[in-house]
Amino acid sequence: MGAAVAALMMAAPAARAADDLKLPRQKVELVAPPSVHAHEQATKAGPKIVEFKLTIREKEVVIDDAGTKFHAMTFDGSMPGPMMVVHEGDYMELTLVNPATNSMPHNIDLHSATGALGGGALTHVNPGEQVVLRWKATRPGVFVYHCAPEGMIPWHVVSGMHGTVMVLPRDGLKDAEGKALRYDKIFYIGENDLYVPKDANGKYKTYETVGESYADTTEVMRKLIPTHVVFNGRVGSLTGKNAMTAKVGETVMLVHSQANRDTRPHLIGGHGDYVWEAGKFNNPPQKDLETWFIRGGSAGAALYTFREPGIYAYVNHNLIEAVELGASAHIKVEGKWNDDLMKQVTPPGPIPLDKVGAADPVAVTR
Ligand SMILES: [Cu+2]
Repeated sequence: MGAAVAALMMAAPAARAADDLKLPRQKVELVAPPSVHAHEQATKAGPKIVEFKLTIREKEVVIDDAGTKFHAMTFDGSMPGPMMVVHEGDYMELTLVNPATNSMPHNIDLHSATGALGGGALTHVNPGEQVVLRWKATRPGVFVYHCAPEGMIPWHVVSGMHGTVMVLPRDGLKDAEGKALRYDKIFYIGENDLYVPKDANGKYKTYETVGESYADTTEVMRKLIPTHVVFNGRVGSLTGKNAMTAKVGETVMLVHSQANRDTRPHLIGGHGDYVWEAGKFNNPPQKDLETWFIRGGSAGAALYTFREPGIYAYVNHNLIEAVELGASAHIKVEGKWNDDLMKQVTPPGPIPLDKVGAADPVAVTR
C-alpha cells in the first residue's frame, strides 16, 4: 500500500507535466512501411502535440525465399518501424510499449530529438512497462530512430529496431531558389544489414529464442560481413507483387534510411530530381543525381517525377548487395510511353550481311 502510494506520488508530477503545454493534440495511427501515415506537406496551423504509439514486438520472421528464420526485434512489428511525420516546431509525444511477452529491455534514440541520448536515457523499458517521451521537433529533415539498450546496441539495431521520423518545414519543402516542392506519393524504404549465424555445414542456424542467438550473432556481426542486406525486412519485400506503384507524371518522395551501415540508393532508368542526400531540409536539395549516398545512421530523401512507364528497380548500387544479398525494390509505373525520351530505333536482329565486319576495328585499319 505504502509503495503504491509512493509510486502514485512519483507519477503525479509527470502526469501534470504532460499537460503543461496549452497546445492542440493530434493522435496519429501509424502504418507499416513502405506506406507513411497521412499528413499535410505544409501547414498554416500553429504548433501542436502529435501523439504516437510504438509497440515493441520481438518475433521470428522469414528473411529470404529460402525460408531462413530470424529472431527480429521490431518497433510495431515491421523492419523498419513506421515513419512518424510532424512539422518543425511541433511536439512529438511518443508512448513506447514493451509488452510483458517480450524478453528484452528496449528504448529509443531519436536522432531528431535533443538531449538525453536522443531520448534513449529516458525511455528504457523492461518487458511489461511503457514510457511516454515528449520532445520538440526543432530541425526539419528525415532522421533515423533506433533502439539503443546498454550493452546490446548494435544487436538490437541490426535485428530490426530502427525507423525514421520526418520533420517537415511548416511551409513545406523548397528547392534551392525557394520554389515550393510537393510530392503526390511517399514511400519509406528502410535498409537492414542482417548477420545470420551458420552451422559447420554452412547452413543458417535457428534458435529457440532471440536470447540464444545473441552470442553467435555477435560473432558474425564482428566480421562486418552481412549475410543479407534487405529493404523492409526481407529479400523481395518490395519486388514483384509487392512492388510500389506510381503513375507517369506523379512525383514520388523516396525516403531511405540505414541505421547501421552506408548505402547508395539508385533508381534504374530514373534519377533523383531533387535529393536531400543527408536528409536535412534546411540544406538546398541537389539536382539530377544518378546515385545518392546515405551514411550509416542517417536517412535521406529524394523526389522524382516519373516520365516513362515500366518496372523500375530501386537498388542499393553496390550491386552485389542488391542482387546477391537482397537490397532491391520495384516501382511499377503506369502511363503512356514517351518516344522522345527513348525509342528503340531498330529492334535486336541479325547483323546485315553487307555490314558484317564494318564495326570490326581490324577492317577499319586495313
Ligand atoms: Cu531493443
